[in-house]
Amino acid sequence: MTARTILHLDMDAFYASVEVRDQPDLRGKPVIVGGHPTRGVVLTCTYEARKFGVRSAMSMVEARQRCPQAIVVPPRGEAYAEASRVVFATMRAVTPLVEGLSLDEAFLDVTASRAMFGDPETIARRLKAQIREATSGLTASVGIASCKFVAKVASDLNKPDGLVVCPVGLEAAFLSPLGIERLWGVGPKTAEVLHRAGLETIGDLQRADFDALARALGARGAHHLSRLAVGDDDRAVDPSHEAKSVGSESTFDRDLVGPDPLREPILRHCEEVARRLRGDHLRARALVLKVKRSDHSLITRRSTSPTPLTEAGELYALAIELLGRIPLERVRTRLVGVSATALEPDHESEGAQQELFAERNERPRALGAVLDAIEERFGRDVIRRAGG
Ligand code: TTP
Ligand code: MG
Repeated sequence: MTARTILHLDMDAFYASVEVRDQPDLRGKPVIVGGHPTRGVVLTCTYEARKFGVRSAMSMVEARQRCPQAIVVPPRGEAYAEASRVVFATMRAVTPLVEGLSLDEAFLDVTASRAMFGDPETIARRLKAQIREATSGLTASVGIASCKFVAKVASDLNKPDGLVVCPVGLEAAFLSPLGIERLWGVGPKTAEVLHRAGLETIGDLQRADFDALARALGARGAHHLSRLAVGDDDRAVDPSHEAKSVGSESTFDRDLVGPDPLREPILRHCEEVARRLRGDHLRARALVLKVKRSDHSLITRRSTSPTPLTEAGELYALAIELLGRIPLERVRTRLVGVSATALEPDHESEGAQQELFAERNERPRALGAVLDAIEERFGRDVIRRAGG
C-alpha cells in the first residue's frame, strides 16, 4: 500500500492580508482586524503586529497597549468569504479531495494527483503560486505529510508563506523536538498535567511510560496522545465534512403569532444543537435560522461568526439577531429550526476527558470574548435580549 500524501493549507493572517491587499497603504504596517477599540477583540492581525505580541482573541485594550501604533480595521466578512471561495476553487482544481476546516484552512489528499502533477513539493509550490495569482497576492502556508495531524503541524512551522515537508517514515523524528501543546487534545489543563510529569516535548511523550501516562490522563487519553506523538493518525480527508450541519427544529401544535413566542423554542433548539456539537467534538462557524409560516412558505437566514461557536448562549445570540431580520409582526408561524454549519473539529475537546472539564472552567473568558465580538457587530441590544 502506498502511503497517503496529505497537504494542509492555511492562509497567512487571512483577514488582515485581505485588508492589506485592498488598501496597499497598509503594507508593512501592524494592522489589527477588530471592531470596537475599547470593548472588542482582535480577530487577527498582520505579522508586523504579532511582533508586538498581539494575537487573535486578545482584547482590543490589551492589543493597543502592546502595539499603540497599530492600525485597526473593522472586519469585512463578505470580502473574506469571496477570497475564501477563490482559494477553495483553486484547491479543488488540484484534487476533489478537499476538506475545508474553516474559511482559510483545508486538508487536501493529493495521493492520486501525484501521477499527473508531480511530486508533493512541486504540487504544493504550484498551488501556492496559483492561489497568490488568483487572489491578487494572498499567501498560504502548506505542510506535507503522510497523515492529517503531521501535515497540520508542518503548515504552521514556517509561517508566513511557508512550505514544510515531513518525509514519509520520519514522522516521529519530525515531531519529537516540538512542544506537547501542538498535539490535538492538549489544551492548557492537559499541558499542565504533562509538564508536572516532566514532559515538555513530543519526544518526551514518545519515550514516556504508557502506564504512568494512563494514570495521569486515563487510558483513552494516553492511547490517543501516544499514537499522535509518533504521527499515527489514519483519518482520511473527507470532502463532505464541511457540508454537514447539526440541526434541531419543531413544528408547533398551534401556530405562534409574531416573533416573541419563538424565542423560547429557539433557545431549546440552540441547547440541543450545542449538546450535539459537544458530543461530536465539533464547533460551528455559521448558524442558520429557519422559519416556516402557516402558509408553508419557508424563510431562512444565515450568519457567520468571527469566532467558532460551541455554546448554547453563543448560538442563541446569533439566532435572535437573525430572527430580527425576518419580518414576523402578526405573522403566524408553524415551525422553527436552528442549525449549525461550517463545522470544524473542536480539537480542544478531542482528547482526554479532563480537558473537557478544564475547558468548561475556562469558558467564561472565551464566551465573554464571543459576546464582545457579537456585541461589536450587532450592537448591545442583541446581547441584552439574548440574556433576557
Ligand atoms: P487563523 O488561520 O487561525 O489565523 P490567520 O489566518 O489570521 O493567521 P495565521 O497566519 O496564523 O494562520 O484564522 C483564520 C481567520 O479566522 C483569521 O484571519 C480571522 C478569523 N479568526 C477569528 O475571527 N477569530 C479567531 O479567534 C481566530 C483564531 C481566527
Ligand atoms: Mg490562517
